[in-house]
Amino acid sequence: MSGTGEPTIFERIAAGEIPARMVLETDRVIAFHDISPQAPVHVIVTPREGRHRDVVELAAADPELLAELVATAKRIADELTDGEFRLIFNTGPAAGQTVFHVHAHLLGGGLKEGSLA
Ligand code: D5M
Repeated sequence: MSGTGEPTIFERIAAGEIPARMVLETDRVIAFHDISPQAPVHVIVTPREGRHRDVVELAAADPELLAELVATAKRIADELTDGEFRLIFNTGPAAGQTVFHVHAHLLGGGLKEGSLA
């Protein structure tokens, strides 16, 4: 667990404090369009709660929630892409992580030049 500090922007989105273009919500997972899309489909998939900093922490602490997050990404990909997609977990600042609440980038439909991957 990482979190004793201020809520991250994704936790604030989950709490309804900041608007986002929601794609799907379940009891434990939310998904919304990335504010700065790097591909025709670019959706952030993240736990609604829990202060897990990155995917390594989440896998150790709550593997079922990680599995639910992946299953949610697949459901969205089935709707919004041709069924083939990238699922990227930036892990650590040097790897490009800027929001320290675990999240997957679901990317589909072709990547823009100079994008995340
Ligand atoms: O990914 C953080 C991602 O979060 C980055 O692609 C921008 C996106 N982002 C930041 N703020 C918002 C809001 N308010 N709505 C939607 N998307 C947002 P990382 O892997 O941590 O670099």
